[in-house]
Amino acid sequence: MPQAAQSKVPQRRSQAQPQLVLAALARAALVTLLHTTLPCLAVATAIAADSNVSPAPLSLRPPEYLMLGGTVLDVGDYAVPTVADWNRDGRKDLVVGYRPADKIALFLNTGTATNPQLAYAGNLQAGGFDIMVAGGSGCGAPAPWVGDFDGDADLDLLVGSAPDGTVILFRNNSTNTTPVLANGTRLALWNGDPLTVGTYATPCFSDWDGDAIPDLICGAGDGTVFFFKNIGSAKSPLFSAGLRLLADGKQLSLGSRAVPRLCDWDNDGLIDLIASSSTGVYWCRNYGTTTSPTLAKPVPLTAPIGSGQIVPVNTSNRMRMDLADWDGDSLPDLILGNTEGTICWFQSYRFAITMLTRSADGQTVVRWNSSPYLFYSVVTGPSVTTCKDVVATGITSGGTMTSWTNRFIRLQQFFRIRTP
Ligand SMILES: [Ca+2]
Ligand SMILES: [Ca+2]
Ligand SMILES: [Ca+2]
Ligand SMILES: [Ca+2]
Repeated sequence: MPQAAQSKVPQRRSQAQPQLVLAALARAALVTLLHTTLPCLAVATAIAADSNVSPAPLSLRPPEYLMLGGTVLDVGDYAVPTVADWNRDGRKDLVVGYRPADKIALFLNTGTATNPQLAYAGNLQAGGFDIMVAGGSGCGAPAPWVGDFDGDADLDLLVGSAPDGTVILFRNNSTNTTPVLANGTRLALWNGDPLTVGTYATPCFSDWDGDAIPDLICGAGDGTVFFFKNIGSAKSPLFSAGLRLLADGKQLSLGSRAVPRLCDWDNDGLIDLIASSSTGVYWCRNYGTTTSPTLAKPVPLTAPIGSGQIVPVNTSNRMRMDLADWDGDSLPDLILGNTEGTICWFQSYRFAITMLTRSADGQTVVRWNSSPYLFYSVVTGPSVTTCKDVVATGITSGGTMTSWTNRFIRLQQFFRIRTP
């Protein structure tokens, strides 16, 4: 049963690269932002066009705990969360595997699509009883994934098992808005052999190789990530033998307890891998093609802390992640279950100049997407390459958007926003 928890402050480590945004003063109000890849350098050119459309990795704002009523939501131990609209009412709900009960709790969203409020709705059941997937010793809570597994447009449940690394399918054959799950069956390979990743299976079902047929992507206890290609169909999945994903030309290993999700994190049209492990949360950029993904080496996701630094995400030593647009702004947010049973969410945003104008009386207004805790500097110059004059520092951001206004000076043709 969920219980109220003491408020605990997530712990994080080390420092990350500062981020930069360059912008040229536009004759028109709109700017185009042209982003490069890490270290998060972004350049804006002074042409009238749609703003902020180019590839750029998402940034994260500081974490907040998911709440249950007025207290921090706490399912027990080793929370493994996933987000889905379980009762099909247009509002995302929360599904969480937890220990020591080895069950899966459901929290329905009684708020709105943009401001979720959670209410405990019991444990998920199959065949009339609470689903229980024994975790053995340690931190192996059931690892749920919710989605349409058999192409009949309703929601099924996959659960990763810790002791044997298998994946259990609970099929939903109900036509009601709320799923009614049949008893579980373990997934197998095409030839009937057992499907397993060894230990600590964390499944998701998503198309990896661009053939529009969802595949099984599954994290493993040894920190690797398996790809089981679906050689059947969307309605009748059939899995080939598992292959461990590569990154930077070698087997991807994130340390231990990998949890993978697929998402185009930098908006370049190619699905990337985002995965948590017991050491952090990582982005492996796909620099291959849609049908032949090639992953770059893992880059830690970062978020600001109260001191104004940007540090790698690390909320506990048994982190298990999901990606979901928790606040309804169309950008995927990071949902992170913790050792002690709590769950944090990190709101994502694109660090970018969103407005650049010059008024008739010579006032320049620069506005950018920002994050709490961070301090910003404004740098100007007559060209992109000579944009080096620091004209303002220590600009605080209490929220999600920050503006700087100053009298226009002739040589201030280009603007750059950076942290610090
Ligand atoms: Ca719902
Ligand atoms: Ca596929
Ligand atoms: Ca991408
Ligand atoms: Ca969002």
